[in-house]
Amino acid sequence: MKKNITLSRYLVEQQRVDGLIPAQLRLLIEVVARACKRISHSVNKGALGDVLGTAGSENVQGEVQKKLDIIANEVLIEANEWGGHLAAMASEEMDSIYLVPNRYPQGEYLLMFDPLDGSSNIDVNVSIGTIFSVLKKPEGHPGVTEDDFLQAGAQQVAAGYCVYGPQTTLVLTFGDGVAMFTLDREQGSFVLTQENVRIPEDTKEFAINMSNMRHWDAPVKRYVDECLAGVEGPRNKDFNMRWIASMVADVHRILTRGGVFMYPWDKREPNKPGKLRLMYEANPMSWLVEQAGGAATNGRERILDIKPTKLHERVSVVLGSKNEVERITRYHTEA
Ligand code: P6P
Repeated sequence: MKKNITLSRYLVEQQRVDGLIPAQLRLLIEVVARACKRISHSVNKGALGDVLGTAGSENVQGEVQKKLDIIANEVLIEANEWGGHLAAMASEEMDSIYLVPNRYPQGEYLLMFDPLDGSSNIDVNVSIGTIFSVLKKPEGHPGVTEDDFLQAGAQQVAAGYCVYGPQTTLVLTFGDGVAMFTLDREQGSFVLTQENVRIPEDTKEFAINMSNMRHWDAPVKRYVDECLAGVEGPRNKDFNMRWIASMVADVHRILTRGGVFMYPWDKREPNKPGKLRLMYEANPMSWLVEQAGGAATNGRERILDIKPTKLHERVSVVLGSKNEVERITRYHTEA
């Protein structure tokens, strides 16, 4: 790894090389990265900063909002609204889209984010993160509506997350592989620490919330039972299990050492296709995983091919090591 390539230098050099990062998109990512630094600073304060606990309100999902959920959302809105690179934003924490105020120039990009994913872990000092996805605003009409956001994940022009854990690490893709940047707090910059991230095609590690086992559909139960049967079972190998309950942390582990992550449909709320949100959780994470040589489906079809119908729609997620995702998907299509 070349020494001390900061995020800014990486983006400038990538912009020169393959034109994947036009100037406005480079500015967008730099602004989002600066916002993530500010969020990391608040998260790291914990009890010292009066940022823990609930905010006494609910979000569009009907979930209790934590103080840090709202702080993170406000940081991302304030950081991005004036730069002239965005037309509008959408967030897990806001019912409808947020149009860039008329007092600022309008840009050509749409930014969606889960400002602080894994909120149930905030108060117990377990890794959480920010997930973001960037689309281009469709041309041919003035203004922006929610419909402009309803593009399949394959249309993303940039995606990433920032995990606030023992390190604060920003992970990005523009469609030409995955790069990781670790926050150097002494110089205050994200520094390139890994390029061309690759997920091993096979794994011995699965991630799912086992407490939901009795509610799973048969293909998921079949797959997990085979993992639990270990070396004596049909897989002829023992498996390990992880579940951090922060998608960002589970996906970061998978990008770093492989594995498969599942949040499938289950019988608890049969009308919901899954718990996770398509536009600002599943789509950015699926693109990152695919760009690292992994796969991501909803159990039956490629997540990035799903045409959204609602901004906050949910989806069943199976992502990670390619051969495991293909096996789980095959179990669904065979069922
Ligand atoms: P459960 C966090 O709330 C989240 O949206 C994901 O980050 C995480 O993978 C999942 O929900 C955890 O859900 O039902 O295990 O608490």
